[in-house]
Order: sequence, then structure tokens, then C-alpha cells
Amino acid sequence: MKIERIDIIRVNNPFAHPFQTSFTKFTVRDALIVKLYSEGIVGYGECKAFFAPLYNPEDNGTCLHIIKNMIAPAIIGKDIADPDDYLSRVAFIRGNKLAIAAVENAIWDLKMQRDQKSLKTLLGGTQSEIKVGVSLGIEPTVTDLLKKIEKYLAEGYHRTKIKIKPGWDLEVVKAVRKHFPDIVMTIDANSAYSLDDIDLFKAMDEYHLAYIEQPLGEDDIIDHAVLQKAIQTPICLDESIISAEDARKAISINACGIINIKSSRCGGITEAIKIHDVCMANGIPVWCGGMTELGIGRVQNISLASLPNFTLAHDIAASNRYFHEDITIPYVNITKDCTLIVPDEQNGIHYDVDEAAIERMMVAIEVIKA
Ligand code: OSB
Ligand code: MG
Repeated sequence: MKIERIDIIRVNNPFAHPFQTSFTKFTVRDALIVKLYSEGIVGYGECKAFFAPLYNPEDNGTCLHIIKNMIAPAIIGKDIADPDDYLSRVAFIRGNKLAIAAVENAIWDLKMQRDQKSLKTLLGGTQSEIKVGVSLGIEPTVTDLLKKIEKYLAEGYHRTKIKIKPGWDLEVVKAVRKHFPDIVMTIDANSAYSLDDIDLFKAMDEYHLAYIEQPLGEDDIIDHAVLQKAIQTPICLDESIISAEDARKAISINACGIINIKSSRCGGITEAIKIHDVCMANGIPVWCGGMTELGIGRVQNISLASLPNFTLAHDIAASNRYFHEDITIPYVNITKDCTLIVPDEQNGIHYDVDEAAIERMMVAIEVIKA
């Protein structure tokens, strides 16, 4: 697949409702869309970074730099055989996984179109339908949160995840559990705590959460292992796991019982599958995490989540959970059972990219030609 041209398009899409995490309150989804032109086809990838390095060390500014000045020169005008070939050409880049993943995702999209196969088939997916959960931000009041939970339960979401931060944690969990005694409920701290808070997490055991996501340091597994030993509720690692090697190490010291996989965080779908395989071999269930992505990233996540060890509900909500407008036709939509159908050769489900929508959201563009 000869790479003839690369477009990096910066887009801004307002959130339908602000989304507050322990690290920021999002009002606009700032993202990069990568287009690879090759032999009459265009492969799309979405960069999942944010406007600032708040979730991990990258942001859309650093990703733009890495894609334009490091990745593009390594692949422009070159014949890229497949995602592995791409990854070997950019292997000199340390870190910067979100940037590497954005282009890797576009290479998979090219391959899918060239081989005329669904991504599910290329990745070895086995599930035709996947269950989805919802991730709920920090709200002004507990009453507001309870209302939101009610709304998404009515839509059928299979798991309710609540973002927490110091001051919005145990009391909130207690109140939600009281109102909804039986729901599958989880919390996500995005690294907002330390081992000094061990008693808080011990107290969480009483509320039978399905897991506690990334309570401690964004690059830590050691303290997570200490915490996991002290509590019954499984820890689910997110930020800390950026490679299959990280997963192997975390599992070997019992730092977690579950891992959330994001292909963006670990440099692409190729590494995500390796993490999936390490977890499966060790009896660690996984689910597909989200980065409030636009449709291009959201649709690729659906196919990744069709691999066999993706057994827990995913953060792949319908487009309308976050946005009024999206960039695929159709938008990502849930079934009446709150599942997503995985596109494959048999079911004829197919998503197109809405170029006009991208153009409406565009704030800047870089064009790199061979
Ligand atoms: O930690 O899972 C996370 C959103 C932005 C950054 C990090 C995370 C999240 C979410 C929402 O929890 C996931 C989604 O629905 O896309
Ligand atoms: Mg998380």
C-alpha cells in the first residue's frame, strides 16, 4: 500500500453535555483525523488525544508534531505492506502511543478496504454482538447523577460507571447503591488517589462494585498490587497498561483482576490484541475502554471488542451519548437490547465517513504529499 498523501485534520465537536472527570471538564471534543491516501483508497484513523496532556503525557499538539514530523517522513512515498510493517518503520519513536495508534488505525482501515474484509475478520473477532456500558461524569449534585443514571438505565446500558475524585467518592457510591441496589456499577478515578487512601477503597468493598478503575498513579502497578491485596473488589487497570509487557507484569504481581484495553493508549490495534491475548492466557477478562471518541474511532473499537476475551460491557456508547453530530454514516447506534452489532461480511453493516461533517468541524489541516 503505497502512501501517497497524508492529511491531518484537527476537528472540534462540542459535547452535547459537559463531561467532567477527575482531571478536567470537557466541553468540546478536540481531535485529529488522519487520512492516508493509497492507490485510490483512503484509510481513516482518529487520534484519541485531548487538548492537553491530562489523561496521559500526550495531547493533540504533541500528536500533530509526531505524526507530521516523525511518522509521515517514515512512511510517505513508501510501500507499507501491513500494520506490522508500519509499526517496524516507526519503532524508533519512544512513547507517543496515541500518535502512533492514530496512523496504525488508518493502516488497518486501508488494509480492510484493500483486502475487502471486515476489520472483525482481519482481527479474528468471534462475537457478532457486544454489550455496552455507560461512563458518567462528575455531576454538580448527587441528584443530577441519579437522574442521569435513570436515563441511561432506561436506554438499557448494561453497566454504569461513575467517575470519582476526592470529595466525590464514597458518599456518592453509597447514595447510588441505595437507589439502585442491583445494577452493575463501577467507578473510575483516573489516577486521582494514592495509597494514603487505602481505607477509602476498603470501605468501597461494601457496595459490591464490579471493579475499581485506575485508582492510583497513571504509570503505577506496584502500589496497585498493594491496594489489590487489601481489598476484595477487583482493580481494573486503564492508564498503567500501555503494552502487552505491562499487562504481563501487572498480572504477575496481582496488581489487577481486570484490564480495560484502549487501542489508542498502547500504540494501536496490533498491541491491543497482544494485551488481549496475555490477559486471556492468564484468565483476566477485558473490556474495550473509550476516549469519548468520534465515530471513526468508535466504529473501530466495536470490531476490536469482538475478540473472545472482551467479555465485560464496553465504554462504546452510542454516538448520541456524547454528541449531537458525528462523523460516520450512520451514527453508532445501540440495539433495543443495548448492544452493538459488529460489522462483518455476513450482516452487511457498514459505516461510511461523513466528509462534510469533518469539514464542518475542521479547525486546521496539514497536507503532506510524497
Ligand atoms: O478513563 O476511561 C477513561 C473519557 C476520557 C478519558 C478517559 C476515560 C474516559 C471515560 C469515557 O471514562 C469513556 C467513553 O465513554 O468514551
Ligand atoms: Mg478509565
